[in-house]
Amino acid sequence: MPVINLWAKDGYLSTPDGNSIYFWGFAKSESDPAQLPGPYIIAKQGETVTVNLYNTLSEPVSITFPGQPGVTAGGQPVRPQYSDGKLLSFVNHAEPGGMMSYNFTPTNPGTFIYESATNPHKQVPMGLYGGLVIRPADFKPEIKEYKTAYGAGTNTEFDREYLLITGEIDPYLHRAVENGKPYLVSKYLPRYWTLNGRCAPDTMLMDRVDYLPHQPYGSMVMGLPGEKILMRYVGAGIENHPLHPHGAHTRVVAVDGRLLRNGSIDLSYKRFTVLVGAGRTCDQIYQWHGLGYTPQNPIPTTLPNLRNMGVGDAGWTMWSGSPYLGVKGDIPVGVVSYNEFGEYYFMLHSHEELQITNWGEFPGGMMTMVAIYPSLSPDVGLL
Ligand SMILES: [Cu+2]
Repeated sequence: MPVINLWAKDGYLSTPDGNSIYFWGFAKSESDPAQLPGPYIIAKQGETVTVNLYNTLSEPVSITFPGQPGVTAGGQPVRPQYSDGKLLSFVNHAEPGGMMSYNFTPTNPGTFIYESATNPHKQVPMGLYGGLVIRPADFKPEIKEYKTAYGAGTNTEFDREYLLITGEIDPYLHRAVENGKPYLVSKYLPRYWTLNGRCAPDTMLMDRVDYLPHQPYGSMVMGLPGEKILMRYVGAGIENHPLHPHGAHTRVVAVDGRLLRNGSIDLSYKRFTVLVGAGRTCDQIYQWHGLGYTPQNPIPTTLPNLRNMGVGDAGWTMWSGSPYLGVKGDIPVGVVSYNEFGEYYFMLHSHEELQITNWGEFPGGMMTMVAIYPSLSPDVGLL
C-alpha cells in the first residue's frame, strides 16, 4: 500500500529570462525543497493509497483527487469545511503547522491530477498541484501486452511514457502573495507558461539539474522510430492550452482518465492539436514513422543548401550534416553540431502563440521537443 508524504512549502522558481518567482509547492519530505509540479504519484488500480499532507504554510491547505471515488480524510469521508459560515476548503484541510491524512482506492486506471481544494483559485496557480498516474490492475511492464495505460486488450500498449503538466504564472500575483497581499484572480494575467513547472528552453534540460532545485522534472520526449510513446497531458493551470507535437498526429486514447472505448468498439481518434483544458487530462499515443522510414531506407530527403541548415553565426547547429537518422555528415569547419547521435527534433508546443514566450520574448514558455534517436536505452522515458 503506497504511503506518500507531501509537505506544503514555499520556495522560488527560476525562469530562463533570469526571474525568480515566489511559489507554493509540495515537497517529498520535511528537508526536500518545494517543487513544481508536486512529486508524481504512481499507484495501482485497486490498491489503497495514503497521502499524508503536512502544512508549513501560513494558511490552511488541502488536497483533492478529482476522479477518485470514496476519498477519506482522517478516516471519514471528505467534506467541505466552513469557518464563520464561509466555505474555507472543499475537503478537510491541514491547519498551518498541522497535518491531514487522505485515503482512497483507485477504481480506474488513467492520468489524473491532485491539487489544493482550499482557495483553489489562488493555491493551485501558486503551485499546489501534481500528477497522479493509476496503473491498470494487470500492469506488467516486462510483458508487452500488459505494459498498457488502461489494461490488456484496450489498444493502449506503450513503449515509453511521459507526463506533461501545463501551468501558467502571473508574477505580479505571486509577488502579492509573497508580500502578504490579496491574490486578485480578477487581475490574473500570466506572463510565463510552463510544462512540468519549467519554461522553454529549460523544459529540454534533464530531470533534477542542480540549478533548478524547485523544478526537478524535464519534459523532453525521447523515443525510437515506430515506438509507441504515451504522452499524458494534465491541465493544471486555469487557462486552456492547444498542444501539438510536430512529426506525427497523436492518437487520443483517453480523456479525464476515462478510456475512449464502448464495449468492443475502439473510440480513440487521431488529432494534430489537442486542447488541454483547465483541470483536464488527455492520454495520447505518438508514433513517428517518418516519410517512408525503415532502418534500411533511413529517410528520403535531399540535402538542403547550407543556408537552410540552421547553421547560425554563433557557430552551432541542430543539423547533423546528414539527412539520415543516426548518420553524421560533413558540416562547415568551426560549426558545432548538437545532434550528437544524428537524431531528429520535433517541436511540441502550445499553439496559442503568446504561450511560447517568456514575458513576451520568443522562444520560451510552453514548448519542448520530441527527439527521435537511432538507438536509446530502454530506461529512458519511464515514470
Ligand atoms: Cu506547431
